[in-house]
Amino acid sequence: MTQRRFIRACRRETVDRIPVWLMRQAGRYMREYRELKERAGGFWGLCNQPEAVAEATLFAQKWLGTDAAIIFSDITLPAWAMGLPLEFNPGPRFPTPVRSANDARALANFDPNQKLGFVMEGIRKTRAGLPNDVSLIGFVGAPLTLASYMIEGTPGRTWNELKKLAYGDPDTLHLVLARVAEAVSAHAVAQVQAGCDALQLFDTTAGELAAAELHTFAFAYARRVIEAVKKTGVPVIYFARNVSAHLEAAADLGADVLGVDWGISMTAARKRVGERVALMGNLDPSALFCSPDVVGQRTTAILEEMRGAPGFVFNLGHGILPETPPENARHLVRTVQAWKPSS
Ligand code: 1CP
Repeated sequence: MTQRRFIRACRRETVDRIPVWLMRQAGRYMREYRELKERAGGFWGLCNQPEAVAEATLFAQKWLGTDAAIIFSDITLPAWAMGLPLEFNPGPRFPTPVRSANDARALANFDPNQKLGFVMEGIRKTRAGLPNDVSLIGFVGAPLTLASYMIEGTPGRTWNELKKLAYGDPDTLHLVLARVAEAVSAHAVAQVQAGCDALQLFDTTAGELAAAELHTFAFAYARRVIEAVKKTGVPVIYFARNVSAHLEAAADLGADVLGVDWGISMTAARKRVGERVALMGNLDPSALFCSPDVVGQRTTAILEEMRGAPGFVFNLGHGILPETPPENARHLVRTVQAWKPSS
């Protein structure tokens, strides 16, 4: 298993070529995904039917030809498993958001193998259908990011409810985050036990907080989950948005791989964090709306920046956007795979 190119890169071992996958690679930009969702009876049906989970995951990996697949699911499912009603329209909505200490205490403990057993079954089916040299990535939302959705109810542009707690009622936010950290740690470990080869934490909203609170509420709780998953032995990827001012601290959370957005160049990121972690990134997903030539040029520029450096995984700097032309995504993957360093 450790011979897989993607896993080797995560561990900063030498590779025959740079591995590539795309965040949100199975999603709305693909006609086949939209048809599958329709057949499954909507997004929930797609998430909770293991056959459909495997089909969505495997189709995207095979069509793109990536070195890794990411299991089809959503970061919000553990909140539902904690007893918080959840709807998708098309993004996640919590009609009864978590706003008080009592709301936090009402969040139930759960056994991921029972309550989210369909995810684990989906992982087993997917792993069985993947070629041996392709890795399967499991994922969770980092505690701050999942809590942001649970607190806001509807994903906000300003995250006012989250920030009211972070700055005005930190004890309540700590209570929520402690519960969520426990839940996502258990969910992450269960995914590894079901067959995932690596585990990614998505900390999409981390960069929304002011500097001090970023450390207290985002990084400190992400670290708890990373430590729990590290015990399983698989590589852990930490991806946060808009945290390039704090990259050194993000690299010190214990993850094997740090995901980097396009707010910083890969060269600058490598200089800042040194050799302590592998890096993953960082093409702006909007670049995929340009011509194939531009996609190829921008992809190659990143590859040239990282040439010869061990511990690099090519990815976008955030998830692929719903209107992306699928052919451009595939062109990106092929460009990475065909690339040879120019002398
Ligand atoms: O291939 C894959 O990556 C698909 C699996 C996947 C992942 C990794 C999905 C399916 N969601 C996620 C992670 C996720 N979900 C994140 C973290 C990554 C990121 O920032 O991109 C977040 C914040 C969510 C929450 C979420 N779920 C959103 C964003 C809401 C917002 O605007 O803030 C949305 C739209 C969803 C629903 C969802 N999840 C996944 C898909 C394909 C969709 C679209 C639903 C549809 O088909 O209508």
